[in-house]
Amino acid sequence: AFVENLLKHPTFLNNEYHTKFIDETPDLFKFSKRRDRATKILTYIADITVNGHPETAGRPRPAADVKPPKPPVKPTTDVTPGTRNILDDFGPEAVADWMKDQKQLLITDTTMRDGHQSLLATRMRSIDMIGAAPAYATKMNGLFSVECWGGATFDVAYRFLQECPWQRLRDIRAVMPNIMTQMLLRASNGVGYTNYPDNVVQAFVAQAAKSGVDVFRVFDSLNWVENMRVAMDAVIAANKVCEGTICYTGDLMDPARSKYDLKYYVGMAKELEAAGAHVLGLKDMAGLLKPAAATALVTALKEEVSLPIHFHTHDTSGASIATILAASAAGVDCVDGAMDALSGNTSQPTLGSIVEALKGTERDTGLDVAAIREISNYFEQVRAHYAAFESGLQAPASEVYLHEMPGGQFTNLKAQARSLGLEERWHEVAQTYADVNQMFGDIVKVTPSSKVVGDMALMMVSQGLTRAQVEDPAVDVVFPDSVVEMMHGDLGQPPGGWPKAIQKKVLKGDKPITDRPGKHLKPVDLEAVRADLSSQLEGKAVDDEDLNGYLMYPKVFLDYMGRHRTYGPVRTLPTRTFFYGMEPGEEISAEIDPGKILEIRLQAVADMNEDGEVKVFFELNGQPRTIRVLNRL
Ligand code: BTN
Ligand code: 3PY
Ligand code: ZN
Repeated sequence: AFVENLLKHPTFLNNEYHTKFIDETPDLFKFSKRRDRATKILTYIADITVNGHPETAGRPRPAADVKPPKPPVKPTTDVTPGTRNILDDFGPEAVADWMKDQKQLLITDTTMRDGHQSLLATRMRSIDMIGAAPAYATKMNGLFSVECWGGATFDVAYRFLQECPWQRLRDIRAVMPNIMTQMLLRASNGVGYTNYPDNVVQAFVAQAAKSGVDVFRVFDSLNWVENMRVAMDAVIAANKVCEGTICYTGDLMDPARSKYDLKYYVGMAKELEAAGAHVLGLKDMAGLLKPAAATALVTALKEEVSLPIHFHTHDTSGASIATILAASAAGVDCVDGAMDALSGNTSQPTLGSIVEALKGTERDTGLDVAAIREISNYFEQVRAHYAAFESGLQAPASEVYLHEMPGGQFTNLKAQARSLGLEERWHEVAQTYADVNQMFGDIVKVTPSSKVVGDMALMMVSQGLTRAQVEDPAVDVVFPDSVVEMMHGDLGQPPGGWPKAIQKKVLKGDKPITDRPGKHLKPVDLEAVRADLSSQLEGKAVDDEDLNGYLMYPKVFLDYMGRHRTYGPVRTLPTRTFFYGMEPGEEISAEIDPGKILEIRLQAVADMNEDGEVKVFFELNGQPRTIRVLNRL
């Protein structure tokens, strides 16, 4: 941006500059301050048209004739009350009581969070979600909730999609005021990969509640309730629904794997109930809960705790619908599904098929299958734009019971393996992942602990190390940082603690902690951080959303802000334009403020000049505009 400003400055262009010109011309550093948002957006389109988007380079392209998705329903405020109204009028305990009073199986739709996180590398853009939200509000008000926030979506929004996750939440909320929104919160790990100071977690939860989250599914990556309390208390203090969550792992029906037995899960459920959870979450992130185990587990939990139970699973094995039906028959209160077009495989079970399967039974969901088809058809059109992020996974597989990888990690780890040249050895990676799990004492594997197991497995396969060699005190091993930190206790404690021998080898004499990691972290001076951030942003006022974004991901947030200054509100562009730019003769529109619409037509792209610059000719609301961009290819 600096060079761009310099090249355009009249003094520079007139050859009048001297050695002090740069020092004496602060305007050069006011990157694109004077450019309006329309110019910024045109600059982005021109850049992508000429240079392509780094994220889609070399990946499969959407079909040439793919049309922009057509939102099924226009936004309206005239909607029938739903669960959100119960929460707002009567509070979270009333929501829990209401759940228990329902005969029908309640459903959470995960399309806008876990669905695309698990199938499309979390890349769905806000505009495509906001397009569906009014149809949910008018036709799906019988849903328990719409999961549309948290997990990996927060970081990916800033990092790869050049959009503000908070704005996404507010925008969905605005056109879907009657159904509860839901987020996935990694307890003290927030929406990140490490333990944050307590007051950062508290501030984040308070802000999420304020910006529009109604249901918080709170889990810990080692199932350590002690490390969930800060987040749970913050949700309860915000008067939102606290879904204290058990992560399911292993195999309940396998007597050889007794670490995670019925007693273990019931014990944890009671701890969560005592910690103040309104709802008990049962999170089967890898899709390992088999039908018979679901019957046993849900029956036991229903007997032993009085909370409504909300079950989440993935269809990686292809068997999840059977598990859902078993859980339903055992009296589970609510389950997660994804709209058909974004369901199956590593995603959630197929929402429309759950509804159909229960039709005419005691647990008939009452949801409208025609509405589901309509919304699913919309998401089918949306998905067609994200061909670059498809994993290529061909079929469900029972191998998931071997490796136990979470649905959200599976395709990611596969991509990582590919980038290390290990794609042909994927099944070895899967086996090694299972070996690492055993070596670490058979732990819950979910973000961030799953990432640590994945890091270790990739390292072992790429270096040709076996579990026996890693465990052998005589073999020197350099462990990934994430492994060292986890063994140090920085993510907390697994049931029974870490296996002593491997912990000793990893820590090389360093002493581990066994209490809460948050106890070792000083509270952050929020106002000092705000002031510092403001000065890093040249005095720009920093609101609470930006502050919380920065606290979670300092560098990712600053990079996002830097690009925002150059490219403006690119979230308003259609997805095809965002990833591929425009073709000569193509016209699009972008609503940069309510009612303020840019009509953009790309006229032509000139040949590159000697300086490597390309002129891109647009019509903006009928007026000609020329943008020059550097060809960086
Ligand atoms: C990224 O930075 O990798 C993701 C966001 C895209 C930012 C835009 S794309 C056009 C321009 N060229 C880049 O390499 N980054 C920006
Ligand atoms: C996440 O933490 O993002 C998950 O989806 C865990 O299952
Ligand atoms: Zn999940």
